[in-house]
Amino acid sequence: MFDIIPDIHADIDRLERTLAALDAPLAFLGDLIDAKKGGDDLAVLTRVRGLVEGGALAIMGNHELNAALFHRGLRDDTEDNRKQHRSFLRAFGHSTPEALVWTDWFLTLPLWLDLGGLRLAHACWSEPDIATVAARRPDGRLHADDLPEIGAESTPFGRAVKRIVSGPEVTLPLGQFFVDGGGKRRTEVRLAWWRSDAATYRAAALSVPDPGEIPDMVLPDGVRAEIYPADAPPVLVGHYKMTGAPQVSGNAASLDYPAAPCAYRWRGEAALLDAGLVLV
Ligand SMILES: [Mn+2]
Repeated sequence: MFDIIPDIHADIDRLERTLAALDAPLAFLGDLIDAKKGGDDLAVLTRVRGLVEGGALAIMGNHELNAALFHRGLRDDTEDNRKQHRSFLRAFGHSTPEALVWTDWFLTLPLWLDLGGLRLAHACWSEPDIATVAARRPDGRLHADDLPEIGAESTPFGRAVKRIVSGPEVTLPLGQFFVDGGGKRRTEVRLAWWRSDAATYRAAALSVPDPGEIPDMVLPDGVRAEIYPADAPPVLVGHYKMTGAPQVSGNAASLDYPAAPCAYRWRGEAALLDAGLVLV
């Protein structure tokens, strides 16, 4: 029995409303920090850390990982990266002792959790990626000396960590591309890894304005291995900024609905049920 809370992004009001609707034990799916607008990173982190010290569970999101890299000089200090991280920077500054205290705490959060019948990751539960990371870090917790290769994406370990927190992408077959929502040509496409029946690039492609641009070709085995099997235990993620009415039925779903905040009350069921959703 767990109540699962997706991406809070420094929204203390939403966190308090969510907590008021739920019961312990709690588990957070990461992306606690970095509001798009406003935000109170200190209040959210203080509250969640207190809950974790009291027994709540929390995993790491891409925003926590990026913060751990950024404040150690392992992520480019660009305008875009600062913008994504603005509310945290406003609260704690750049590479200050306070920023480093919090990003050290982020490193205590595992990349995945298996609750025995329910699995949690921030963006993707991928058996090959988890196996790669677990070979070095069996409990899914990164060490500070893992960070340089993650920032550089220079090793299979570093790339596996990135896929778990940010989701997999696949390079389209040679010569193929699509035009994204911003009008930019792209040769890499995000993978809807939870579509267990997706056999082709087109069926597995995510965030593509015109799916007809994606080739209807069979996915190679290495990519197919990232697709979540239909008979695997249920898994919940956040991360994907879903739109519309929250829906989870099946065995893999995102709870991240920024415009329709929700949580999930898991009571041991072997398949996710829309009836388990709590709208906040
Ligand atoms: Mn995320």
